[in-house]
Amino acid sequence: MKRKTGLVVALDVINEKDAISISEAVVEHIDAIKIGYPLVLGAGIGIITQISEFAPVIADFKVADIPNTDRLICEQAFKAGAEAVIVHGFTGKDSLTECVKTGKQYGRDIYVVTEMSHPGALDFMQTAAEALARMAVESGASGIVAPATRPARLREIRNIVGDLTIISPGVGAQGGSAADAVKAGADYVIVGRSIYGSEHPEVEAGKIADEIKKCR
Ligand code: NUP
Repeated sequence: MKRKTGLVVALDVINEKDAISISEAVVEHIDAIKIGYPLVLGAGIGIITQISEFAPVIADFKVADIPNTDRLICEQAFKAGAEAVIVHGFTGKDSLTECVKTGKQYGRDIYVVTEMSHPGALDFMQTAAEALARMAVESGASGIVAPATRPARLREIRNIVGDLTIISPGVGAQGGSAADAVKAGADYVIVGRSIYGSEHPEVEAGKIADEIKKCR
């Protein structure tokens, strides 16, 4: 994934038609398209291949299982054409290492979730976030996922991960701002509902891309 705008659209729609028309509309403003369970369960794994025609696909499967199952999941995503897979780190070093190894075999990226962007992340995840970030670095992952909803935490996590890539969700619908996330250290912001739920996704994506540009 090459940074041109610093914007990743989260395509949490549930059918092929919407996924393709929104991808077409926003393509000039984005660097990647993040696809997760809603779309893959709604449209089938082939949607990864189809959407890859527009931009690199990040498969947000939040992989969280034993190493063997993790490897099987990552392989399916990479075989379908995903450029990157998002995985959890809380399952431990062996599971994460297996994901990273699989990523390297395919020449693709693994991003590790640290502290999630929603309020519930404070219940369990926040206390483990620094350790998860350190483990992401040690395991050789390409990057991490950190919250745009908490720029101060994002900055702390940036200090731990050095120059690893940070992709940051929580902008718009969850209350975070793209500018604050970028200033706190995000390389890319991830935006879903504010873009795909808008009457004019291309206008919304363009606005966020401009906001990011002004911070750099
Ligand atoms: O911590 C995270 N928060 C989060 O929102 C990790 C994620 N992967 N996401 C995903 O980012 C979430 O599943 C959704 O696809 C996207 C944010 O969408 P929205 O809140 O902008 O609609």
